[in-house]
Amino acid sequence: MTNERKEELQRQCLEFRNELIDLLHSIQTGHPGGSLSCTEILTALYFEIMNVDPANPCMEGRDHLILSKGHAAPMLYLALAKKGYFPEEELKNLRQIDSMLQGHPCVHKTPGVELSTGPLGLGLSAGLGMALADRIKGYDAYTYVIMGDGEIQEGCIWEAAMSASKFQADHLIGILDNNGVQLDGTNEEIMPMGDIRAKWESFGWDVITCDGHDVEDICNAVAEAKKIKGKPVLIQARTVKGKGVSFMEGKNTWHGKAISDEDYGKAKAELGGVKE
Ligand SMILES: Cc1ncc(C[n+]2csc(CCOP(=O)(O)OP(=O)(O)O)c2C)c(N)n1
Ligand SMILES: [Mg+2]
Repeated sequence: MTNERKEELQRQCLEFRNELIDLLHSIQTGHPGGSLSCTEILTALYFEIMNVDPANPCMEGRDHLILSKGHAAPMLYLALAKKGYFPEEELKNLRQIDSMLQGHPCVHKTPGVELSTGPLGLGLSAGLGMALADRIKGYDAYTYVIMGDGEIQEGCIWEAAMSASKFQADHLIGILDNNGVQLDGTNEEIMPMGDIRAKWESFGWDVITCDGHDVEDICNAVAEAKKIKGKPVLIQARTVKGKGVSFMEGKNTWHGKAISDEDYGKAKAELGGVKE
């Protein structure tokens, strides 16, 4: 990736963060922490990696992205709108009744959403199904499943992990948004995850670690993952919950909290959007 392209994508991430804070402040609800955590992951996938066509969201042979940690929907919607799946003016209807943009992703309402998510733990099984279906159809398509690190405490994640390994699903790439924090506290406090790499490896996966806030590092990790044959791959992306807004960083209290006018001013000043 050229330095110029990297700068362009990182600038885009800053713009997404600004827009996210505007949106969530205006509707006084939503999930800032987990959305800010996966900004670069979504940006790298939609704007550099995936083979998709916003004009034809159901294009045969496309890559699939499942946001299994569905509460980060606002950042997904910002990326989808920017990519051209629907008009950016729709964003103001986020979380409104009957809106195209529900609080959690809905496959029936939003172009570009591949799976309805929100109940944690389901995305990896569905993603495995998509990856296997593409293989049967003879497509060289990849399925990416973005999971939270609290989410992977769900038992069904590990059933899917076992199956993916049995079926040698090498076109299934899990991306773990590894921010160390969940809803009520840190992973360590709620349910210690131990050695995440060792766990996934013991389930037959390859594991690649990257900086989840560096678009180039994420792209390199995906390129590396695509070289691995006969096994699914987990990209363990090191992230910070609430990344980019200092008082939200690493704080479970910002998992799903309305942004006050005062905090809005502070956040925008930090992000370079408007002054306090
Ligand atoms: C099955 C299920 N249990 C509980 C919840 C409530 N919930 C929503 S987000 C969340 C925490 C998720 O933490 P993590 O996966 O680490 O996400 P991130 O830190 O990236 O926001 C919980 C418990 C849910 N959505 N689904
Ligand atoms: Mg987390």
